[in-house]
Amino acid sequence: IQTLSGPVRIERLSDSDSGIIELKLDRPEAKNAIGKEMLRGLQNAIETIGNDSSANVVVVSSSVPKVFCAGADLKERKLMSASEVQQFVNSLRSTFSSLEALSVPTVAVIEGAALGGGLEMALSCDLRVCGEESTFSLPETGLAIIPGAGGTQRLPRIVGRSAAKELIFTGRRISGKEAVSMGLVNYCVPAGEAHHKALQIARDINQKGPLAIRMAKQAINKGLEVDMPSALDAEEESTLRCAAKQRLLMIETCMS
Ligand code: CO8
Repeated sequence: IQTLSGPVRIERLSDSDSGIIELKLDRPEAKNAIGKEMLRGLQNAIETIGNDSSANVVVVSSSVPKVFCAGADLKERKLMSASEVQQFVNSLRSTFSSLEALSVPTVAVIEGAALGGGLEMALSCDLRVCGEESTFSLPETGLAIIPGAGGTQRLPRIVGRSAAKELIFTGRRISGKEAVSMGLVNYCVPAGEAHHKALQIARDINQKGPLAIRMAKQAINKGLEVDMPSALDAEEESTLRCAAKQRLLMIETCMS
């Protein structure tokens, strides 16, 4: 796998963990704030992972201590015209949609602040693990805008509409413990242990049938967007693809 450098890096683990890809945010001087360069890095990394058929699971984390991501780069924002800001937010939205659409599971590791666009990135992952000292907020309404990179849609789908509305209307910062209690994160572990926990989950997923994991993700995601009969059709389609693979494996075993 190509290892990208700059504010976004991707690395493949070795040996029995070789199906695990790490996507790391690394822009310490701005607390991983997403400016144009960071956005390009994210797009390249997601595209590279999407083209890597041997990737089974992705761990999205920060190399910068005590922060996951401080959201959009507010200093760059000051230099942008209104239409450039709109364009930037649109690109951010489609980048997070590409992250969500990866065929393999993604696990976000949050140690510290996940704010605005940073939280929206974590919401685009399938699972979230945080350290106890983490803080989460969508402060956009305080900037007279809305969480426009998927936040108004993904947060209510994850925590329910009432909790999401309160967090979005007020921009209140919540702790890791509150985040786990409302289902925003899957696990809240002692500070500094979130990456270790996420790797345990990634290893567990990496041991499973790769096609089955992909098909399970596809069935869940497709099914949640449509009515129940169509959702069950989506499940059938994914089941059939797994069964076809099983048959192929059995034929190969018999012939060898
Ligand atoms: N953008 C640019 N620079 C930032 C950002 C940011 N979002 N966050 C922090 N930085 C910079 C600081 O300015 C500072 O730079 P310098 O050293 O040059 O003064 C450096 O990072 C370190 O910051 P702090 O000293 O504040 O570090 P702390 O560890 O004390 O605090 C926090 C870290 C908690 C992350 C704090 O910096 C913070 O609260 N940052 C602001 C978070 C925020 O409000 N983000 C915006 C969310 S809204 C959003 O993401 C959607 C906006 C969409 C429109 C934008 C289109 C471009």
